[in-house]
Amino acid sequence: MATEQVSIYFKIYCLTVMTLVAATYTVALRYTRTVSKDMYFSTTAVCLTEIIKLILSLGMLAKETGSLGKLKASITENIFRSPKELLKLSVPSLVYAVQNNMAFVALSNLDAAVYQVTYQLKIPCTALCTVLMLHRSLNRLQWFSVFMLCGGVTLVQWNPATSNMVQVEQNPILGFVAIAIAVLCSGFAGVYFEKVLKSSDTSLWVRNIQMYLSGILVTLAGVYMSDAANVVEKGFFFGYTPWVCFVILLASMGGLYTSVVVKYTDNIMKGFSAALAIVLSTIASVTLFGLQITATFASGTFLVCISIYLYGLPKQETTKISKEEMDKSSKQKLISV
Ligand code: NCC
Repeated sequence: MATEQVSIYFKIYCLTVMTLVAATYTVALRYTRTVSKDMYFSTTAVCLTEIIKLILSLGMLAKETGSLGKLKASITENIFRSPKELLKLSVPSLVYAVQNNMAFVALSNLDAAVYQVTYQLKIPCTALCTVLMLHRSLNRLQWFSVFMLCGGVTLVQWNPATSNMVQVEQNPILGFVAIAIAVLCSGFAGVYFEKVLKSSDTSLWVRNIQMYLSGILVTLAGVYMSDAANVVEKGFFFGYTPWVCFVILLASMGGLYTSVVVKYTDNIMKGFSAALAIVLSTIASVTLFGLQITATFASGTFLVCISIYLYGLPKQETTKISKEEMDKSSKQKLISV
């Protein structure tokens, strides 16, 4: 399949927005879960996010197709006449639904900084899924750089002195179990979506619509299973403050930017670039807000940079090797002819 080419600046823009949204999202979500009065139902927030992403993706598909007639034709073809494809996309939508709900469980029980640091385990998990599901190979140096990146980002975000003005009861063990599930889900669903997206020419927005349609059903089932009685009694939007709306908006934007990033790069690149963006945004805070750079931050940054270098290094060698192998095999073919 021919991959659509976009400029490097567009890729950097998407990666930066995705990372900044993710950082803000985590902190804002944690904030909304620490105020005990009239707590909103997190399952409804996850469901609403899927609905917003579906509407925005429909808008993007309309822009892509250029006319109402073509939009209708595309929807008929890819949604109503493609039950198999809908079923295929229901797999990541189910896994993402679990992951997105787990983020709420984790951030209701753990500090945002602890969450961010532990969540970095998704980098090696994604690499493992890429190898197993996309049959790409990573050599030893690349594996080493993946773990080094994980350690580097952990150090960069390490901030043991964060304040804990929490008004609700917390269960850290439940929080860590939720992160472990979220890590596995993120790796699997991310790579599964990438595989489906890149194995055909179907538009990203069509793939998103297919995924969000089942996402809405699955997350509605989540509302029913966990909060049905409360929602009936207090209402779907109970406890929605402007902050909760902001979190839902960020979740929708973050999800769509993630899909664009996966389309133009891949899930491992997403991890590496996000790490670099975290480093750069912290350096920017030093310049803009006079933030102090600590020794842990400096060593984390060093590890992130080295790991990016090491990850890219063997790729060139692998390309060289595969070129040599190709030359060899074409020579052999010629001889046999
Ligand atoms: O964990 P992560 O991503 O892999 O989760 C992917 C998020 O993107 C949504 N998604 C994915 C593919 C697609 N086609 N459409 C989508 O809407 C999924 O529903 C899922 O929410 C990351 O790499 O760190 C990242 O982290 C999330 C988020 O911070 C964490 O999951 C923490 O809960 C970011 N999401 C947001 O900022 C809202 C994501 O951008 C990057």
